[in-house]
Amino acid sequence: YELLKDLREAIVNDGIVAYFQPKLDFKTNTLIGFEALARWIYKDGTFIPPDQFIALAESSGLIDKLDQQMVRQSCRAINALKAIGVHVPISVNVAGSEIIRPDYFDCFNSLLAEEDVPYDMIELEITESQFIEEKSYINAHLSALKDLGVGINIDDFGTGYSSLAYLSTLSVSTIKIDHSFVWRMDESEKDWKILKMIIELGHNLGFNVIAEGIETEQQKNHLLSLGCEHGQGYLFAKPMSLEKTLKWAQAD
Ligand code: G
Ligand code: G
Ligand code: NA
Ligand code: MN
Repeated sequence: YELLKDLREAIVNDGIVAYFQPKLDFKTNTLIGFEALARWIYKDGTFIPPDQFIALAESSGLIDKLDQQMVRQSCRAINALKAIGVHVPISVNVAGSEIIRPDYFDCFNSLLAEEDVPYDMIELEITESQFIEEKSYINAHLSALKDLGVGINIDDFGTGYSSLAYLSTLSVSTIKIDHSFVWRMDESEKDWKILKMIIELGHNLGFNVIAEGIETEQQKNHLLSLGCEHGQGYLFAKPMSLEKTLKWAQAD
């Protein structure tokens, strides 16, 4: 209960900060975007990771406010990057429960207008499992956003049970392959084969395919050999504060 009270206060007082992790074309070593990830800076100065408060925010009805703030902070980051000559989109995680709210579209629209950010500079990430749960509603709302040019990423792909064939009926532009495949592919031939199939079919169906959690050169090279050239992970950079992100982008 104490934590919930603190969380509510943090959300109201901008205590939840967006960190940004670069996404790269690691074949050409060029920056292609960032993912925004929420970080709670607790009152004692320590960091609370999202797995310890996102679920609480969802169950207590605070998630929409939190995610709106992530969109707003991401818009500001987009414009700060633009000011130093870096023009790349930022993707924001959204809860499925939020996308299906009737006013989500209008809220999102006015936020982008207020912050003066075009639709094609912001992307949404939604996990595969949430897609499956509320399929038709989520898809209707996402397709309206996609029509405006908002990129839609399906997150943690491969951990749920949706097929790629079924995905092609949904309003998705990018598949993010879950890190568990990347981590296991060097030990498990089965995972290697699944990964190969996801990458090939994903590309054939016209999706952008991004791998998550790349930590080693070997993983990077294996992904390249499978035709996957886009990804993010500690090998390239950890999620960073806006200040660090700007320095990183400038040096890059
Ligand atoms: O950064 P980290 O590993 O701790 O993130 C873990 C997970 O928490 C992410 O994969 C994502 O699904 C979720 N998450 C992180 N930031 C946000 C956010 O701003 N909104 C929502 N809804 N989920 C987030
Ligand atoms: O959206 P998603 O649940 O996939 O969030 C990605 C999470 O994974 C974030 O919490 C982020 O901090 C974390 N992450 C990003 N890159 C790496 C990596 O290379 N290794 C590990 N262990 N975690 C990572
Ligand atoms: Na994500
Ligand atoms: Mn993910």
